[in-house]
Amino acid sequence: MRMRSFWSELLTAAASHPFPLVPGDVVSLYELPRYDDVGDDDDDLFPNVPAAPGMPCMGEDRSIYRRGARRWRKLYRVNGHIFQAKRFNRRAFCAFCQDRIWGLGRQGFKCIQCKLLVHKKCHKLVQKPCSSEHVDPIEVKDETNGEGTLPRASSVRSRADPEPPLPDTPPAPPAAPAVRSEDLEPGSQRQYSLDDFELIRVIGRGSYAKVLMVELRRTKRVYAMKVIKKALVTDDEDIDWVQTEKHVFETASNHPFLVGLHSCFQTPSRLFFVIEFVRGGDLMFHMQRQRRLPEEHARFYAAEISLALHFLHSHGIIYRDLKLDNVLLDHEGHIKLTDYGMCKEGVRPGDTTSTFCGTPNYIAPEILRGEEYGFSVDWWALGVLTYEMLAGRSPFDIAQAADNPDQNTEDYLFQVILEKTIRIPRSLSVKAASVLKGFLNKSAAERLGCGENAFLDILHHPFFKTIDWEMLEQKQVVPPFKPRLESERDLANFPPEFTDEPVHLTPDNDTVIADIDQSEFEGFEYVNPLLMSLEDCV
Ligand code: C58
Repeated sequence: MRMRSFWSELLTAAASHPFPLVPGDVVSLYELPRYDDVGDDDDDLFPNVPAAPGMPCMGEDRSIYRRGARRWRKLYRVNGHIFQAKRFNRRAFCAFCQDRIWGLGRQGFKCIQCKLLVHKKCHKLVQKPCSSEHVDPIEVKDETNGEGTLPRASSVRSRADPEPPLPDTPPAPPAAPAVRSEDLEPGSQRQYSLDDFELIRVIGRGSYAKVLMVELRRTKRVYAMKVIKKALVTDDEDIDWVQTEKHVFETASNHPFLVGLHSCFQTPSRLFFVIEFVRGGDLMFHMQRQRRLPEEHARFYAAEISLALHFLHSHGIIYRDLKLDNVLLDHEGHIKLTDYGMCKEGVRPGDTTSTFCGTPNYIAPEILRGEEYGFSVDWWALGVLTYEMLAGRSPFDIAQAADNPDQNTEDYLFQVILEKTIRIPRSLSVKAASVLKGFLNKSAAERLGCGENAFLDILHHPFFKTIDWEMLEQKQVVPPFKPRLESERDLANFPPEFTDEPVHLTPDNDTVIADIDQSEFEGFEYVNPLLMSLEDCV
């Protein structure tokens, strides 16, 4: 288990920056992983064969395959301060112009070290140097999202002690009702709670969430349940992320290759997404057994994934976290993408964004270069994933570097992604090599799927010549592999990493809950009317 301090690394790096950082300079860096990050290095080439299919190879550490995605954020360095964009929904005053910081969006900047608050528009003008430049930012990073240590700013959020409304502040937008009745069918306006579910076991874990296999007691149906601690998402940026995830779920419920949402509910400490359960495990697990896939199989998965990505893109959503772990197989062997926690929504053709996020091995060069990017990053990730299926290893494999600690870092991996010419195994067909080169073009503009003809170029690529896209979208093409499932609960296809994990959720901690602004989560409850009526049929 590794917990590297990217904060301390950044600060050292920033301090020794060859060019002095000037006001307004942007420094991109990691946000600390919220949960322990698994894995040590990206070496996934094993020279020997396993004792039996499915067994690890000698020296193989399974945990290295599953690395969580992270969100990165921009920091702005001015006069020793390291500012981060924030949204304030409470009284906060600008240390520069003394006016109240108020408005929609991330209108304020807060120094992550000394907690100074300023308007975004004033941050470049701040004369006052940072008062605590040498404080270890890891210490301050995890503090509550209060409005800092300025005398006039209130910093404690408490439900029991609501602040009186300010006379001269613009009215806050009306709070969403706790139950969105427009989302419910008449007669099905029932909310779920934790008591309705039996927690069976832990099946996954990411930087922000834990995923459980659960059973709805009333119907005995099995679901996946994504659990997020509210304390981890009270960061302003992250609130938007929870809403985005829910919207994407609502959109995704209409597509055969995307997991759909059953319901959402909350407790004082946590948010719960109840997701339709996909039983055949993920492509990572499947790949670990197969080593590499025949082209015919890889073609089928890549094609179904392409349709799922295109559907998201046509709804203005960048997926941003395509990887083997997020490609699930259903009982017939069709794919379904899961985890919309990294999605960006509201993107129109030609629009771009710049948040640094994703899983290291799959991050597109344009993100690493700090450029604005669009849907292109998903086609890059599909290139990496297709390469992994066909070659049985990552295109950025740094196996030979495993012993050299300098070449074992994420920075080194990023350098490889940016600079190294990707070698395509000679054993692959000309068409396969061509589709990989197409997706793995380091220039987003020239990448397959990103040109003027966009998706048409993928549909018509020689590698996909044998695919009947319409039949495929209707699930009329028989998958190349059917997961072996003995029973509804068969655990044979599930990754073994989590077997020993206790399924229970730790009891709520009152001091943690006191710091959560529950109003941020109003209206989170949701019941999918379609799934509800299905359930009523049982
Ligand atoms: C699978 N990689 S959302 C386990 N992890 C997850 N499975 C599912 N959804 C999610 N049916 C995850 C993770 C998410 C965010 C944090 C990281 C993990 C899921 C959704 C629907 C099944 C799983 C491997 C796996 C697949 C199937 C069964 C068991 C394990």
